Amino acid sequence: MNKARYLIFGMVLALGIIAGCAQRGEPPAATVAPASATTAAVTTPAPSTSASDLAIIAFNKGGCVGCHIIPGVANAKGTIGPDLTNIGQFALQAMQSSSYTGKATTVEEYLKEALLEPDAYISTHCENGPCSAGVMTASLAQSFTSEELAAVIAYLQQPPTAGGGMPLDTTPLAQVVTNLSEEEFLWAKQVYFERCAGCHGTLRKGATGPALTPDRTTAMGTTALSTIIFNGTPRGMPDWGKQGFFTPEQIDILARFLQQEPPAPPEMSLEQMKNSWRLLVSPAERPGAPATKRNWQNYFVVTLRDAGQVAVIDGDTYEVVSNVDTGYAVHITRMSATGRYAYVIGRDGKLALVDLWMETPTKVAEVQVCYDARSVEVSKYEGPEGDFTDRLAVVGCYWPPHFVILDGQTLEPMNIVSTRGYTVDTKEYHPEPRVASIVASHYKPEWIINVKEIGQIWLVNYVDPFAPQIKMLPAARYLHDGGWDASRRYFLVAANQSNKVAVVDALEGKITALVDTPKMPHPGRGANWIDPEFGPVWSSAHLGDPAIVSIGTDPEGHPESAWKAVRVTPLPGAGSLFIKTHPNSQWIWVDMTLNPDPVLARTICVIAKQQPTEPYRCWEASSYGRAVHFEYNAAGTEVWVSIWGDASKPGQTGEIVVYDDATLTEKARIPNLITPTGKFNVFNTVGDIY
Ligand code: DHE
Repeated sequence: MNKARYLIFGMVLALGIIAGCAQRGEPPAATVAPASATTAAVTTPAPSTSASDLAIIAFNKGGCVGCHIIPGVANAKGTIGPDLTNIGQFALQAMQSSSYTGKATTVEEYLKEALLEPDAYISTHCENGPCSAGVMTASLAQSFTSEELAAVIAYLQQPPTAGGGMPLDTTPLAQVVTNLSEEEFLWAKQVYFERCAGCHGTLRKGATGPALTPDRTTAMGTTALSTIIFNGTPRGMPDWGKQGFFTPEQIDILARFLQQEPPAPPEMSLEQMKNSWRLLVSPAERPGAPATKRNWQNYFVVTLRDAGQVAVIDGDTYEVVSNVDTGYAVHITRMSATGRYAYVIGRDGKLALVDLWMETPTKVAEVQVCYDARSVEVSKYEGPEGDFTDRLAVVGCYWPPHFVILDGQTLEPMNIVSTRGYTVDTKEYHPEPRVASIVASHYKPEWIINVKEIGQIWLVNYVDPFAPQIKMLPAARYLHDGGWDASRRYFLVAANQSNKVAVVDALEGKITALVDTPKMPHPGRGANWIDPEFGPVWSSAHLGDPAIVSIGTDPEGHPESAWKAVRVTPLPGAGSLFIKTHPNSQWIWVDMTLNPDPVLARTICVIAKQQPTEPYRCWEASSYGRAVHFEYNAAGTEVWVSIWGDASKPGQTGEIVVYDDATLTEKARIPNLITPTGKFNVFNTVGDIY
């Protein structure tokens, strides 16, 4: 299994993205000025520049300000790498430590080594403990002149103190060069929308990733921004440059684009939505009973992200029954209450309705209800207030910030509700509160709709979809994903940048608790199981912390544990996206998909429910790509794991690995799928079994 490796300087700033990678957004053909041309002013200091000024110029030029706090450098506020205030002391400690593998014997030599060979020794002093290997740029040797290198080393050995030392810098030296040709601007705008807006917001006000408004980005400057975009961050931002998605020239365009005011994106009316609506097979033309002999309730609808498709795979035979064209960079699927229909949402706001009763599952309707979306849910209630099974659907949009209620049988858009409003804590107007997860209550004709940026959880009664009643519960900012507890009464949702999980009592219609968790909880829908010490718990993975955390969910039987983070189970690395279990299983499965170490990114772990203090076993699920997301078959005897490959590499585009849950042995591989990510078993999705 993999080793924890640690890095000393991480010269990239915490943008903290999770966005995956899509294939659209061709680069502009025009020749583009390389990064050095746009930063000429900071790379050629005047001859009279003092040694400390030269060091400050070099810190900006090298992008160091993006990742580190550096005393005396006003814009060096990064927290990805260690704070360099006491770097001399750390250097001494490091050289004395038995784990030191570098060659330096003095602080000066150590600093030089750390700058020129960043992975020679990996520091344990990053914000959350050990740093990650491979994050700090190794190109400083080429970027710095020998004078700059000497100035930086001298500066770090003797940083300014409050009472004296070198003069404090008050003027950020990062240069603002934001001129872009029209072609560059249009390209950057499209690329930002497709790859960055998901985490940073269309208006760049920040959410899962930090804000990228010009007040912040111009202080960082083109070089620091470019470095981050190239290298990624340990908090989940992809290394777009290293992965080869963007050339340095394209990254330079993006870095300059980010220093401009964000362009205002368009709104969308109900009429526009209706114009996009296509009823391909009317309800009357569809089968009245399952037309397939297959066990359709054990179908898995699998996202083929970069193909803009879902594959419907027979969970009994592992055959791909159908590939259905859906929206762009398709995100998730939810089933209707009977399981007959699959609702598939693309990032472009296109919703596809797939009839699983047809002999070959087929798209029977489609509509576009926004330009950017992540969530979809259905009406599940059947009771005294009516039978809403298979009647309504709701799409949660990122842009425009609204949700849309649709006819569940035809996808005809019925109503739009804006989510713009005031933040839960500071009560400031937010122009872009995006809709994150949505779940359907089993107790009431209600959806629980999580409004990310304002931190409110809306209970939306859909009995009258044209005049829905909405109760707005205050929770915490940046609500993201979540799931039910085992009783389906309590819904637990991650407020990821607040490091909290909010608990909603769907029966009483109130917030039960806001539970503190480690950095950036990311549960998917979470995992429900019985802890031997604390009773029923719901567990979440974490993007920013190498651990899963379990929260007590049984206020009646285990009141002392209820709504507290009662157990932390360490993992070999951070960057987890998903966790899963099944009531019949003895295991909890967890991935580390966004870990910067490629080996950890394809490693999965199981934790034994009876011995949950540490993982029972971890192993590499493939020799390439990233392992992501788990789903059980209907019987709860198999676990399916996606290998998220590269659509442009034949043989490594991706596959699904099927494990026997009892023995943890591999049963099968479903090969040659294009970037499979989420998988949704019909039976388990209908029943919210996880
Ligand atoms: Fe997701 C769930 C948002 C990136 C795969 N993702 C969710 C949900 C939200 C969300 C709000 C909850 C939906 C619900 O339950 O109603 N996801 C976002 C983003 O904003 C983000 C961070 C960045 C982006 O630009 O989209 C993002 N998501 C990703 C990915 O990169 C993943 C790994 C692959 C992909 O689709 O590109 C990915 N997200 C998933 C999956 C789920 C999900 C598989 C559903 C998990 C489940 O078991 O229910």
